[in-house]
Amino acid sequence: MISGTGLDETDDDCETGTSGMRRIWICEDQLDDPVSMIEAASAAVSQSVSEKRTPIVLGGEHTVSIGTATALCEHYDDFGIVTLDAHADLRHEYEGNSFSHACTLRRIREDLQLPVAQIGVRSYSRQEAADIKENMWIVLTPWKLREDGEYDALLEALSLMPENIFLNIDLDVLDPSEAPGVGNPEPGGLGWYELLDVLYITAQEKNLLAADVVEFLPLENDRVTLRLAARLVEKLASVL
Ligand SMILES: [Mn+2]
Repeated sequence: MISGTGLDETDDDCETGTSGMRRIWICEDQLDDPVSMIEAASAAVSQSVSEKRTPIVLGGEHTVSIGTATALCEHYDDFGIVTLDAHADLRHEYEGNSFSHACTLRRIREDLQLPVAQIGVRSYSRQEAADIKENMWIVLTPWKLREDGEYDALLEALSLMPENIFLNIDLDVLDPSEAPGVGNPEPGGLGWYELLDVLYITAQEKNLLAADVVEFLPLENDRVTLRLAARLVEKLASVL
């Protein structure tokens, strides 16, 4: 027997932009000059934090997340990054570029020395897998996340992280059937409700300093990914 309708949350519950408390920075890709892009994003986020705002950054290239992390380092002594991503992004360099999207988490771990929990990873090189095991880095694959139908592994991972968190969402953590408009789609990703579970659990367990949604690269006439990304930003704004 079905009790209740489940219609607990309406579209009106996620209003954004009305409080004046939040500012959304949209960072344009500068693929030919990633360092400038990182600096521009860092300056924008730093100003936003100085104004006591909670920034949400939209990309674009995953590299822009380094800018957000760099800015947060200026303002907070102790924080970590929870990143949702299909890819490990732990390469030292990719196609001759150490600031490629495939190197983002390597830069954040090594250059910024920040603790990281990586959720939804299902694409990684042999070397990346070896590095994860050797360093005992916190990495949850989608199948580990789903273990026993509970979120025990996620809660354990979060318990190992600092109280303050930057939530970094690469849209390719989702299954491509739900979010096809990403730069590097990988099968076997999270569903929308799984992503929301991770988002809400993280927001419940931790203090979110900032968030970003990156690697949005819509296909032609792709209203699906566009709509999903917009909804995701609404959900983020409702918990930040
Ligand atoms: Mn990715």
